[in-house]
Amino acid sequence: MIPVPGYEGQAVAVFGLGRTGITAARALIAGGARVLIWDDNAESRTRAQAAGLELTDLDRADWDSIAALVLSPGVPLTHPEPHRFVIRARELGVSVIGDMELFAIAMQALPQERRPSIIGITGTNGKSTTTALIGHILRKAGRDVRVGGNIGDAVLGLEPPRAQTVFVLELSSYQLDLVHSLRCDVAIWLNLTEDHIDRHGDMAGYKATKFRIFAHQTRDDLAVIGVDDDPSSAVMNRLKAEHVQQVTAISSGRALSRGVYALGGKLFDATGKSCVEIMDLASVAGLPGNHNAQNIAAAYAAVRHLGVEPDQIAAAIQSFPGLAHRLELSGTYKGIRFFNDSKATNADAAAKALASFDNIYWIAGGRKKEGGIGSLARYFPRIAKAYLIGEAAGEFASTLGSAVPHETAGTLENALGLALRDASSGGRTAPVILLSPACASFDQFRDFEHRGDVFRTLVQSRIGKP
Ligand code: UMA
Repeated sequence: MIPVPGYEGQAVAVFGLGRTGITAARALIAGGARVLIWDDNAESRTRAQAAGLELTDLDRADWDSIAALVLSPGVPLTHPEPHRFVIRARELGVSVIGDMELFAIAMQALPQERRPSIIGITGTNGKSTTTALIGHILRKAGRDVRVGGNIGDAVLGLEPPRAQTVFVLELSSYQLDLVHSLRCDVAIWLNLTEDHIDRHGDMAGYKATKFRIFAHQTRDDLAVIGVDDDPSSAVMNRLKAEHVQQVTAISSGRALSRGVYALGGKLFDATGKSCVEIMDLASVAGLPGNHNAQNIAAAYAAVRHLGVEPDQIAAAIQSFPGLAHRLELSGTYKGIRFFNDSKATNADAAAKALASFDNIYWIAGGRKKEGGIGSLARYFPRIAKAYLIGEAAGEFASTLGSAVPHETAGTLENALGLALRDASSGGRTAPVILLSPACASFDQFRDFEHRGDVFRTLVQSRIGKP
């Protein structure tokens, strides 16, 4: 827990009592504030009470005495329309902030020698993997590391820093909307494609919110930017023209005259006088696929700025186990690799997995999402056979038609059995059994994590531990 100073004896409203709100309330109390906590949802309020916190109905509270409103990231700030408490706070000139801002306040209050380094990671895709990978590399390099933010652990629940601690924080656009003074020693912008428009109004609003990650950087700090999409390329040009911080471009798929890039399955560092080959990415089992090459390049650039040596970085990347349910290698058996990509709950996410392999025995289906899997047609030649499960099986079978051999397996267990039978006897090179459902899980499982856990257990019971 990181106590938040600066509000001693003052009233602070904390609205939204999920992971962020409960932790923020505790951190504020630990810093000496008087917190007024509330949530629209009765269940969340009950949970907060059970956690020992006292509720205050913010619809009836005396707002004149409130110093700040701490909002959870999921609460609408501007779109589709501001929450009623945001409107109330603005009318009264009460600042509206998030837990990342409280974290920034707490860090600024520390004596200089105890201030940590902060690595912030944003982007539409790859944030969690890059965040976890950086944490892994720094740990392997013997650094004192804390990993949190959007990846799952609310930042204020992390251990306070010691001397030379590094915080590695995944920053969603929702969280960046609520920061004002956070300064990142390294700010990573991975990519930008259309997402969260309902929350930010349009692409310009989404991009402007993400751009806040670079605020308050100085010439000692580094911005790492993926330049493989046009909006992100424009961001790099803007930062380079402004000359405020150092800038490192990263790419997966194209050589850069200056920057860090992955090309032909290898990682190159062209930030110095000459371009140096750092490592072969083909052997990195925990991070398959081109999209992961971008995450690796970003992580490399970030930890180099903190002084980790290239050979240490390469060794740590090799040993990264990957994130659960995101192209997680669940086992290898007689040359067949099993990947759990249960997090792929839509076609876009499944596309990344299908693009990563050939000779795929694909387990797909569940509760269908808008749009189906028609958009995946370009990857069909990579699929040896598909095994369809759940409610979407019929629709997926019609989309696959005669283009991809398929059968309706119904359950995940059946699908795995059939896929293993075919992959073992198919005579294909380096076959992959891939659960990447392109569907929600709720027809057969509690959530995507449950689905992925079941898959992993089934794989391991058939082949033994990986
Ligand atoms: N609530 C209201 N009124 C509202 C909206 C929400 O009272 O109008 C209440 C809900 O009843 C609930 C609470 O707010 O009790 C939930 O707050 P929240 O949605 O901000 O969720 P937290 O549990 O605090 O989790 C948040 C992040 N969630 C979101 O941004 C939606 C988590 O990211 C993050 O891991 C966590 O803080 C810790 O930092 C999740 C996420 O889905 C993974 N993020 C989005 C994404 O990655 O696409 C941005």
